[in-house]
Amino acid sequence: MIIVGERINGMFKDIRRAIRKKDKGPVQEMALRQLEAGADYLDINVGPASADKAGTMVWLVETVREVTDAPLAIDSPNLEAMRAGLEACKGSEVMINSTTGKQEDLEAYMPLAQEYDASIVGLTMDENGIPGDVNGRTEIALKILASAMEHGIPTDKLFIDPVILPVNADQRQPANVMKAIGEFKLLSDPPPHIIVGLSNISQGTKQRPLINRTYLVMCMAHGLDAAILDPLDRELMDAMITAELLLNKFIYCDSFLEAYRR
Ligand code: THG
Repeated sequence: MIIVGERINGMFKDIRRAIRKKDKGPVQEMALRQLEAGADYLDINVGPASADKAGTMVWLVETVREVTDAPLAIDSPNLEAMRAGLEACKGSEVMINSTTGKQEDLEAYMPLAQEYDASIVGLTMDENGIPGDVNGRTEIALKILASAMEHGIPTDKLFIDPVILPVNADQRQPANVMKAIGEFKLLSDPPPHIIVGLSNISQGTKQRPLINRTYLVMCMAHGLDAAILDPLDRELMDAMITAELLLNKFIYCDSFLEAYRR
């Protein structure tokens, strides 16, 4: 599994406060703790409140890069913030999070991926929103895949995201998303990566960690191979590692959790 650490996001109180005070410590500590816990990428998201999105993005990226050159995922729906974040990342591996399947977004973000040699996440949503059914999501996934190919983005740099909604909003969606993951795997050979923003599933519920880890394992069984999640949740990471074992991704030994972490 490719793990993208979700915690450097202005949606969280500690990071929001650090952004407001331009206090580097909490951001840098959160970067290092997530990497130590097993993150492959660090998601960087200025959050909803910030007025100067591009400036805040650059500050976050530069702050993180003072302590690590780990791959970053620039997470913003704002094109200027995306461009500024990518520019600040120059020299490191980087992921664009994200484009939608909307034609004008594809035409803006795919060339950026090519220009910065970046991986790119494509959300299966467009001007009509997120399709409620499996076929609608798969059609948009195919459009994103075709656009990536046209722009010379190799399949192993493309991450399709079926877009998870909270389970308490529409209870049919978790099963639809899993079926969509299975369909995305059939779109090309080799298939694109498939990623989700896991914590969306439990927003507003009372059993967040339990719902997160149960759903992660179910999605992995359908072919999920990347996730934006909180790597500091130890039970979540244990469930992820155990699912990899049960999917025959590595050989069993009695101390498989420790062995995987090493
Ligand atoms: N797909 C892609 N990128 C994404 C998402 C996605 N990026 C953002 C998001 N979804 C994934 N990251 C988060 C980060 C935090 C939360 C959910 C998803 C979250 N935050 C608490 C809340 O809203 O209750 C914040 C409160 C707190 O604890 O301080 O749940 O789907 N490609």
